Amino acid sequence: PFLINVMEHEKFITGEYDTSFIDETPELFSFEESKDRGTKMLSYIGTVTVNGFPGIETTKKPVFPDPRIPKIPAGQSVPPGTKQILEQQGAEGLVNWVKNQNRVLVSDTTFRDAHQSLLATRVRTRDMLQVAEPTAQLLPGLFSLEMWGGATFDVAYRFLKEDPWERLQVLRKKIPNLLFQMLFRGSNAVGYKNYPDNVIREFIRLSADAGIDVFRIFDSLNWVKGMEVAIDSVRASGKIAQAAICYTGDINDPARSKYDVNYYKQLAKELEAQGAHILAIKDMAGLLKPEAAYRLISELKGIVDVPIHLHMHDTSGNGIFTYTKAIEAGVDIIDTALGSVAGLTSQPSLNSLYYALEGTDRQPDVSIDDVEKLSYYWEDVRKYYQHFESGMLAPHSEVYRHEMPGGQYSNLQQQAKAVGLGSRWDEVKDMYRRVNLMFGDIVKVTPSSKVVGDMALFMVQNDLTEESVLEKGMTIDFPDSVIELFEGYLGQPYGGFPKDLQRVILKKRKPITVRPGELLEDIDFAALKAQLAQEVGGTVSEYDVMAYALYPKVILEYFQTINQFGNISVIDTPTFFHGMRLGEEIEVEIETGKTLIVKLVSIGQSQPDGTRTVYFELNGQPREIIIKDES
Ligand code: 3PY
Ligand code: ZN
Repeated sequence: PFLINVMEHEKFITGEYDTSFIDETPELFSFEESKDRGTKMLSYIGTVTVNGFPGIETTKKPVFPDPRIPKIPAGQSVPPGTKQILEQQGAEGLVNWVKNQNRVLVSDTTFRDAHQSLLATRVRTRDMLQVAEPTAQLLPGLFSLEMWGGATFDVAYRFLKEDPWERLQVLRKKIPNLLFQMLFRGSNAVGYKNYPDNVIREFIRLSADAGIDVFRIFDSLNWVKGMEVAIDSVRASGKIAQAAICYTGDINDPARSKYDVNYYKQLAKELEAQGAHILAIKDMAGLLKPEAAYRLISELKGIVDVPIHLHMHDTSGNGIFTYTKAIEAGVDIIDTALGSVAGLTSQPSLNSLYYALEGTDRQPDVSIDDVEKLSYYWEDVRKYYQHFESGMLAPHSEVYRHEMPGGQYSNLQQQAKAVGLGSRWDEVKDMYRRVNLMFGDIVKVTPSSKVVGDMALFMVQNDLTEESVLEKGMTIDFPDSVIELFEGYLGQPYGGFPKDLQRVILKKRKPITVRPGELLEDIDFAALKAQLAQEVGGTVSEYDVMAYALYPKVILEYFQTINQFGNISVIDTPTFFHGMRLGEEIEVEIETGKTLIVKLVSIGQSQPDGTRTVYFELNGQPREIIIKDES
């Protein structure tokens, strides 16, 4: 943040500086720096107050009560948990410990999939951090906390303008007792396309070092070849490789025989042979019906030796029923969210499951009173993010028809609105179902689900049908993501691509059938680091470089925002999204023990040059900030 001040200093500009520069000009690095930080923060608050936050209509800032943070007695030590078992006994030891548990183990998804699925992934680090210590204290019996990966990685940079690596590191400090789990998209890492093998390896090395313990690895077409590099790298890092099978179709429906129980059994054997410590069944849409769950888990238990972890979404409303049957069949671990952020497109509720299992010997080992306390906190915090809710109010059994992943529902809905199809959302959902069949009935999960979504929007927008796509295909410019899928750049679908459709989509291009990573050249991280450092005009970390390798444009925009506004992750969430009310006073802790008091005094008239002056008090001193009025 202080780069600009420093860079404007005469000595810096003329290049006459060495390490004594810092000693001789301490004011640039302390006083000026915090003054500069103050100005940048006021610029941000002024901008959001005048212009609103992207994606949120400029409305008056709502009044929120303080969230109910569970109180923990001062000085109480953190109870040991699964993290200590991994540290003391290693990956194999942890797996044996899991096998020896009789109660069902639970992973809590509140910090990742729950808000990815309910609130378009928008929950900020600050709101997790406030409840991090209570979570460690009150839920020590969890198997893991899923708190990273999936869409949270790019959304943090793209929309929240915060650094996901920092999220991982600060939470790690506050939660020393629980395994941290992430969702990793195999050769797509935390992105939407295939990356070179050394990006996959390096990402896993860095995130294992920074605090991830359990990597749930999947391939968006269930193509085991696409998961090999990631599984090997996780094993090499000493962490837990949890290989996932994505569940689609219905094993008990003879009309969906492409994905029958033998398909899943075969995959399970392959993943176990590939080195999975734990097998995950990833039901990303919530299609696994209760009887099917009983059958699938029973049959898998009969053929694999590794523990089984079941993930699902509660879109249909049948989640607890499915989990109960899976638990009866002997599933080892299940994913739930805290009650106030559970249900619908999120995971089933831990609170409800606890009661559903009363009287059985597999009831999870949690204190329900403590679970409720944590749930109150999220009930309050969820309100900050009301603008990102999907509007789904009741269970949607139609998920069994469209098969859309829980994490995609609210995002695709936003995308549909953005291209003017908000009022045709029902058509988009049905087209999503039809596109899946057109594509040969594929596994739909990021990024393959995004391709199906892109194609559905494209077809509704252009009034296309299955027939007209084939008829006019040679003259249609298909979305890039659709071309890439059919070229084989997301891997190979089970049963292959429908040939007629592939021909019109690819036209003269030739599809590949090898692993895309075999064709992609390794990234030269040293060169990339130099390039990024030059772009942003300062030093950059290994983490920044990794993020830049994944999404160059997003990262440059992120740095631009940080240069302009400083570290805005420290601002409270209502102010971050809505700015301030006239006369309001807030506190912002810009670093531990350093708090700024900000008061919004008044907002000037719009000037002929399109600006407004916003009048603040910063720690009691008047400050004026000129804002470009874009409202
Ligand atoms: C993701 O990849 O982000 C998912 O949540 C897939 O279910
Ligand atoms: Zn999920």
